[in-house]
Amino acid sequence: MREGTANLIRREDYQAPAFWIRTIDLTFDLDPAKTLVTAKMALERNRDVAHGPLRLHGEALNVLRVLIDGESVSFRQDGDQLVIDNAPDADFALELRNTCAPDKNTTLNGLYTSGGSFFTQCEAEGFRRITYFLDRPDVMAVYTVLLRADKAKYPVLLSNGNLLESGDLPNGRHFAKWHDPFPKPSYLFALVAGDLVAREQRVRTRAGKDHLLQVYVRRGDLEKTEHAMNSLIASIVWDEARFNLPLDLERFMIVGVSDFNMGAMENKGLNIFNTSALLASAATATDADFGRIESIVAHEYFHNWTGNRVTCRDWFQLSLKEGLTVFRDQEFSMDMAGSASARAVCRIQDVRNLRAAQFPEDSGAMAHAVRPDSYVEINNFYTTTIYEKGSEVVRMYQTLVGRAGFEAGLKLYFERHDGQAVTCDEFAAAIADANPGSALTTRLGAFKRWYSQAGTPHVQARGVYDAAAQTYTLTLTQHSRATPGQPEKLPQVIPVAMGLLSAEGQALPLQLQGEAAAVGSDHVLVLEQAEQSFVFINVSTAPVPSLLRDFSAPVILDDGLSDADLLVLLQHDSDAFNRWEAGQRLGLNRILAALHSGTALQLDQAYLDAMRALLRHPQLDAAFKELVLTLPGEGYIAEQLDIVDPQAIHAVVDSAQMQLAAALRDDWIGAFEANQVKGGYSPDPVSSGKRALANLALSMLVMDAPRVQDTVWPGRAYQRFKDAGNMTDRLGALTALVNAHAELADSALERFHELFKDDPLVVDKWFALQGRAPEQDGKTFARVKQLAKHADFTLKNPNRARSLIFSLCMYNPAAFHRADAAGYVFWAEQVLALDAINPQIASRLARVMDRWNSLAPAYRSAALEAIRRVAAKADLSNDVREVISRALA
Ligand code: 0A1
Ligand code: ZN
Repeated sequence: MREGTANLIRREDYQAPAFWIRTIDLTFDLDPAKTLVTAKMALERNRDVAHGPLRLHGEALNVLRVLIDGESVSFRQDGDQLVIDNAPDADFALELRNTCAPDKNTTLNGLYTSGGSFFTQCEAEGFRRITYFLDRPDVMAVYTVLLRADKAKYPVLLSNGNLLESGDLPNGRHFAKWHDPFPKPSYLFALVAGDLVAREQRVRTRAGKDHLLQVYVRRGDLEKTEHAMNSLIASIVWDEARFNLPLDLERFMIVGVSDFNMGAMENKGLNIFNTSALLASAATATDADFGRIESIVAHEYFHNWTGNRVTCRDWFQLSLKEGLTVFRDQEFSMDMAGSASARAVCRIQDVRNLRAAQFPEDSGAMAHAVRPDSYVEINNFYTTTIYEKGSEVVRMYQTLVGRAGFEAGLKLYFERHDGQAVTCDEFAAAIADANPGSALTTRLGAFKRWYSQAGTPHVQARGVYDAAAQTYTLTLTQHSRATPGQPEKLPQVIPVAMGLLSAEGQALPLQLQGEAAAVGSDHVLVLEQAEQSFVFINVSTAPVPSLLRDFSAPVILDDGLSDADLLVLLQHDSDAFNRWEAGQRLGLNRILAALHSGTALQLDQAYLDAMRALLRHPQLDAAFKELVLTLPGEGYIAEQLDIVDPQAIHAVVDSAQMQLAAALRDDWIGAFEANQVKGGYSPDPVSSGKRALANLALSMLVMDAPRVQDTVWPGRAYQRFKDAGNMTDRLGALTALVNAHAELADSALERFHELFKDDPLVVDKWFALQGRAPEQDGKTFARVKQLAKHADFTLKNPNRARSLIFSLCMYNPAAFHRADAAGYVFWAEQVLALDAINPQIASRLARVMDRWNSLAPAYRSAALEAIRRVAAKADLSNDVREVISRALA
């Protein structure tokens, strides 16, 4: 679909389909150049909809024949639709035959080849690139799939459901026939054919049923699948224990593929994974990779209920399955982490990601609601708002009705809607109906503004203590800024979890005016008006408020706390999230003050002492220390400013880091030594926390080395890089050298490439590290341009494109936003080059310019010029066109 056919699709225009497709029998004669697809379907008119033609979606297909009840029928093409004007009123059989060209399909949507095997990707609208169909999620059919292919080249033939039969055919070909008993929307269809091997495991669930679990990968990758298999088993156990949701399939398969647009896909019984979200070994994957794999395996598995058993009526409801499933995978990761402190670390990481990615989205050109009102290209709406903000919305349901109430609500949701395609309203109603009289149910209408209003609410909190009356009055106000298409906003329902501390850090009992007794020291206030005051009584001393504990709502909080207050929270808050937050705020305040005044940053003794005390703290976990001692990211800092100068931000953060490195030098040495992990590799929270802190310490020490003319620590980093027993330590040491521009960095980089040149996922790390290296005199940028010509580089593989190009443009603001605009010129070239190959990936890269409007004037006009250059291309994809038009709107 190219310009001219670009249509705005509106939520309010939803209409039920004119026909239902109840069953589909598909036959594939697989051939990379030309695959023949035969589809036999049972259709039924939807009697609730006015009489009309049958319109089937199809893209990049070559139609050979169309039969109705065995008779050839006339049809016409209308854009990307095949139209049959005189379809029968009675139920009928439709038979279609078409071809497609998997080898030429570089979009990675529909049927394509990767590394000599066949794969499919059908969400959101890829099935229409396989055959003509009512390719929309509310049309659910039972699939039977016959695959035929060359046996030597494609010994493994997989599709959804259960294997009915398989066997040999003439001419060295073979077949396999699969049947999925669950009716499903076309976006959950999948097939895989190739030379793959599987790790297998049989499990018996609590319900006493036996299941076969399989993880398929290319030969040679099998030993890297153990972690994924363990994660799958843990996910199955967890979903049964926490939500009573069992595995409903005899066979559950996961397949890895190197060319994939996203992380993974929840096709019924046949999940397809980007190898980056699947393969791990101590030698090749970092602790972060292990964690990401665990959460993505869980995410896709959890979709089997939240997404597959109950699916979305239309794509505007995407967050119905994605927000809920992210919430479930976040809860799972927290439960897996175990200790309260490890749980808090998970929560902090999730919030950090939300702030780094979703908050900017919510204040930029592509800001949209969790349930958007319109789109041009649905692929542009697989966003952090739909996923991560959607998950925060689900979390607020849980906060308002409690854990047990939420579980009851989910139970009711499945009782009501199993096997259906529904909307976010049905979800909201189920949670509310299961919790009559709850804080959610009594204000459900207002709560649902979280689905319709884009933008991050700003909450201001101010407290007044009356010593004579022993009262503390907390006044909360909320305000949301205008976002594109939404000039006015109404107040939202914001759960504010909170506590009060004495100046000595003691938790104070909370008793709201009008209440008979104290409610403990932890309470959830519900802010629902533009301004509300809450009066606490019997408050014996001037309190320090700890607000928005555990980040109880996705808002921007201004609590007006002084340094002294923040220090109390950093040292004593019982809520680990707010402890971390206080540390971040102390750093952020100093960085912002320097940026606002335009003066050099000078970190004061009070701040440095607080950070030192934290680093030395005998009880706190290493993982938590690492999070507190890592300064806020440059993107998050930019979010706090009306006019963004990426170079200025980088300079201040760099200086803050140097000062932290210098002032705490001895403590960094201590932290490095104290956090060495002995024994074999395990990615558990304690060991990975220690490695994270040791790596941060090493980075600080290498960074600080030139100041004291030290050659020992760069030498130790190099040694560690060479001898490391796992990728976390090896990459940590390499990163320390590269980020400090140490002399040994280049030889380490060369050595790293030599060691891992045959492992694509590690080569991606090698590119990414260089793309993200802090800028110094334009060297990083020059290197990226050079690396774009490297023999190992290609835009065709999304992981590789992301590793180099996205690393620079998205994650390295100071290298990207250059005074000479060369970064923007490079960006425009790459967007255009990618768009010709894979519009979905191109449009992700295009989004780098979402926030061009808040750049300082020197960058702003150059950025605009580059955006206009992209816009001027006549045959842009709908994907990129939509993003660019919104940026220019
Ligand atoms: N539903 C998947 C994400 C996904 C979406 C689109 C894709 O291709 C266009 C692939 C995967 C998930 O949430 O994991
Ligand atoms: Zn998902």
